Amino acid sequence: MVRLLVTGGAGFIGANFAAYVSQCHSEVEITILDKLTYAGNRDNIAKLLGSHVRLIVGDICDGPLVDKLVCQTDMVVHFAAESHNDNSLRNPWPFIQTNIVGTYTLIQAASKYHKRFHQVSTDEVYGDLPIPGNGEKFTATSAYQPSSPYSASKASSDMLVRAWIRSFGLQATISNCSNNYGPYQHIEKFIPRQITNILSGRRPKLYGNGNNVRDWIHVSDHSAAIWDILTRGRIGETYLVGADGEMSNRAVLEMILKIMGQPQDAYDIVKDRPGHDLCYAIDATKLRNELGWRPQYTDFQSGLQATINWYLTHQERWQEDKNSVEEAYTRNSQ
Ligand code: NAD
Ligand code: TDX
Repeated sequence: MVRLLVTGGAGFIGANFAAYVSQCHSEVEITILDKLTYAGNRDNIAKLLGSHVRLIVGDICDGPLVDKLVCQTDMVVHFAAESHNDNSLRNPWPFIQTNIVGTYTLIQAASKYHKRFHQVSTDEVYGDLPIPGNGEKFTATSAYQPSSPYSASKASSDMLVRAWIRSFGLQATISNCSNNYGPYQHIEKFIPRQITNILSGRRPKLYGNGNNVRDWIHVSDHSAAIWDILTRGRIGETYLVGADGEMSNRAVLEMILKIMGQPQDAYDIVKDRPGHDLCYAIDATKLRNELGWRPQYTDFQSGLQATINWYLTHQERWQEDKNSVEEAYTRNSQ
């Protein structure tokens, strides 16, 4: 058996990754370390828990706990983070604590016990591209230019991993992925927010002029990429993960409205996010050429349809939180 420690495994991508690994790699024993913040949900992993998957509720900043769990594992995949840009603009402190101090705590232990470590990061560390649609994309050599407290905290944690690789021989890789969509995503995020607004009789909310571009990838394709990098990636390397899914927020919202049988103009324009990144686009050539990774979800519209169906058939997962999430946005006029 291979022992795998997955931090943040009760969140959106971590839970999808744990499901992917337990389905495709029965030789892997998974320990999920998750604090179960507002973004973590035990229900996301309930079906997985058993002889091959266990959940430890705890904080990645808890040094003794992290030391013990890292000592007992073979590999660490690190998802745990505060992950929402809008929250980081209202209160940056938890982002500094979890994303920077938490990553430091993990890599100290991984270095001490010589354990394989994979850092799950984001394309947002590169800031934004100035002109949507002109073919320019981020690569592993693009400069780090984060715009928000969230992306600055992720950039900081990547820098720590890079330094630990060089100074302490940490056996690590880093991946920087574009925007994920799919089941289990928290309803504060763009796509689930709009779907659940429509399902709960509210109007979708578009920030600013809606021309900001995000590069969408299905969460299952991200999971497969992480597994490929963890098992076959070169130590010390950074791999960018993306599926050439660039679309403006307005175009994504219009697709949601169409699939859900709503008029194309049935949404509100609301106050823009301060410092709102204009455009992200990923060049995943290195991942494709070196590791042979290919996205399976190449039809965004059918992936989106399946995601809408998931929120429709799992209303118990989000209904309780919906009012408070929307009240927080309303306080900020978003
Ligand atoms: P999420 O917010 O849905 O989940 C984060 C998980 O981490 C939750 O289960 C939460 O309980 C847990 N957590 C938070 N603080 C913790 C702490 N101190 N100790 C232990 N657990 C803690 O986030 P997500 O969207 O699944 O993102 C996962 C990772 O992927 C993050 O590192 C994020 O930066 C990165 N990423 C996300 C995207 C995206 O589109 N969502 C894209 C690229 C990279
Ligand atoms: O109601 C909304 N209306 C709207 O127009 C919300 C919540 C967002 N937006 C816009 C802002 C962004 O341009 O939609 C886009 C996507 O917003 P988010 O879902 O908040 O994602 P983003 O800020 O792009 O960051 C996401 O991708 C990179 C994840 O939340 C990060 O964790 C990941 O690193």
